[in-house]
Amino acid sequence: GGSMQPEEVLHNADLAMYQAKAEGRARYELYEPGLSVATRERLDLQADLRTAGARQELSLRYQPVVTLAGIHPVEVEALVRWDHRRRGALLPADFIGLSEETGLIVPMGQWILREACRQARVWQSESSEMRPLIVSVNLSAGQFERDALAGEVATIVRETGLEPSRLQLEISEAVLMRDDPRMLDRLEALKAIGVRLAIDDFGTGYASLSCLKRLPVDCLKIDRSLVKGVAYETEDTAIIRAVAGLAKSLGITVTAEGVETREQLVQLRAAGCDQGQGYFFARPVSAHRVPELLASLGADDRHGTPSWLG
Ligand code: G
Ligand code: MN
Repeated sequence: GGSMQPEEVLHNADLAMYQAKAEGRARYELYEPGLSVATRERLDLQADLRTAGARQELSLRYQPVVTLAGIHPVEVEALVRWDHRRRGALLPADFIGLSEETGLIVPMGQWILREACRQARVWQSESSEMRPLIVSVNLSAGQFERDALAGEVATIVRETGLEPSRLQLEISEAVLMRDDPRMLDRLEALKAIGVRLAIDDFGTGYASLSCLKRLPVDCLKIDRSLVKGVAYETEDTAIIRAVAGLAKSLGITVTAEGVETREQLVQLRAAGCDQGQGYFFARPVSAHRVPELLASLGADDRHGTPSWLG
């Protein structure tokens, strides 16, 4: 009810537009009062994200990936975290989408990559134990689909002095399944730098097993939604066994994500997965805690199974 000022009408139209965009582009949305709360929050968060870097609210956490045979760490995945002054710790899922809408993903993605490479280089120069460690960095759709990406990755690798084979880039299955004629070129350009490539969140979309043999990837990360069911010999177990079998014949390493229990670990190992990542082994930690964490995971016990595994 009541009459609205022109500014208010325009503002509400804006909110409706943002709502429409949030639901997918090329659609319309009528303004209604209830709309504004969620959309307003979204706009606020987007505005905050622009200054998050300058406020030093972004940081990286690292989560170990271990071999399932001997539980020794081989890799750490860099995970960006945003410590928002009011909302507390936000995870990538809470804000990567926002950053893609505004294009902020480009500078933020470069910062994440550079910081992870710099840190990996520091670890490697600090101890010989850390030398073989691989650091794995996630690329979002918006980053992967930019033509400039490979050039930027090459620059960052060169400037930080990290050996390219120590860097792995994770691209989600959903992005790799898009109908993009340049997909293979993009992957080949990254491979040419000498970095490793991983398919992230494998098993969530419709990636066919046959696509595995035409993609130049080194690693396949099985999504935690598949890993969840694996403790009780389900269809998921059969899928994982098939995936691991094929990957092995193609020389692709298989990492199971979201391992939370010993039962899952045992089943995943039996199903032929090479590596695991998840709360059962370790949560993501800040950089200064990584060396100690890796040592406790048995970095120096390369052959035996740690006693705590029983
Ligand atoms: O999409 P990607 O696999 O890169 O996402 C990694 C996310 O998964 C991080 O936010 C990380 O904290 C979370 N994560 C890591 N290990 C586990 C786990 O064992 N269980 C669950 N539920 N989440 C996990
Ligand atoms: Mn990942």
